[in-house]
Amino acid sequence: MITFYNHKHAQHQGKVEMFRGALVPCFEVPARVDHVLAELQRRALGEVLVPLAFDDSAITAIHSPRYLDFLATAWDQWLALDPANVDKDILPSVWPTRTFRTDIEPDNFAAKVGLYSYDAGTPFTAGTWVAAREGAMCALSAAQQVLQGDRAAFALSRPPGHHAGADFFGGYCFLNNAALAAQHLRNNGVEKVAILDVDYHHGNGTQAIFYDRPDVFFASIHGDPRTEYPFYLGHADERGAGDGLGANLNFPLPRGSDFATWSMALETALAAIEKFGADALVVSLGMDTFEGDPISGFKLTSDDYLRMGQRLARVGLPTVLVFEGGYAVDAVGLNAVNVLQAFA
Ligand code: OKP
Ligand code: ZN
Repeated sequence: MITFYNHKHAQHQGKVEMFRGALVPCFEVPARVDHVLAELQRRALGEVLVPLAFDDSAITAIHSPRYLDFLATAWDQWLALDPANVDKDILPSVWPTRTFRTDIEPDNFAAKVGLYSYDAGTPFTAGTWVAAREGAMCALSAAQQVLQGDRAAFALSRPPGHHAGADFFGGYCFLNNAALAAQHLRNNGVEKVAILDVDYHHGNGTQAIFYDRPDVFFASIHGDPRTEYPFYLGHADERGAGDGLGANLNFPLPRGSDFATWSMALETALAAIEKFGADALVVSLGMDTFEGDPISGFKLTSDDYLRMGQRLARVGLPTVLVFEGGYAVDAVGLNAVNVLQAFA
């Protein structure tokens, strides 16, 4: 399996995120991807390539122009406020909640940041746009590789993507890599695409992007949003809207769930994907379901990822695997490559 590696990922390097009234060191660190790359190379799992370049139209197919313009200029706007900002991350602190207007972009920079985000845990840094954009190219390249006939391809990148919406960042995510890959498949002759999100956290961005669409099925297995991030989406009664009704399926599971419980949800999700008639599969491959993950609550073991990879391969569809979360840094390489190796 070919891996498209974001060699610019370390340009996104957040310092701190808000947690319980304090700024704490970021969990989403460059070492995560370094470990996956090292393990891929140690097990010689296939070629590791830099991504191809795609036109902006591949990104505007998912994200709004004004959001992309914000991302591309945010760091310069931040420095224009005060050159001393160069040593600090951008973190939002004000948001337009219910009853506020979001149609008018404010001139005030802090207000703009809040308009395009939904949490205070996602720092925007000097290299965030460059890194996120190159990550999008990795996802698009992996989709392209599958379009060209490969059974599967892997996009190895950070920051992750599945919390990012058409016009907002949050949950460590800026561009929705899985959504970009799915849309690229759709734009190039694949009629029905299924996205399976196995990250511990509900993929609220991906769900929102495709919620009213019948051509992209979204299924997610995740910690119950009543207790787990991102809290405000991911319940079992969210089944899609309009033409997309029936093309969205959530499996919220309690904290502490192990692979026995998790894999029952997987079977139901895969049965629904088969019934949908998907021609290709995009997997949001988060490794934070691991028992050792510091911010998550499932109990999957390293061996369980071999079972997961085997099962995903048995679906028999052309598959784009997109790296998402996973914060047990020392184990994330072993666990991710277990999925890939068992798949291959
Ligand atoms: C991103 B992905 C921890 C707070 C957690 C955000 C979690 C984002 C997860 N103190 N805040 O889905 O892995
Ligand atoms: Zn996650």
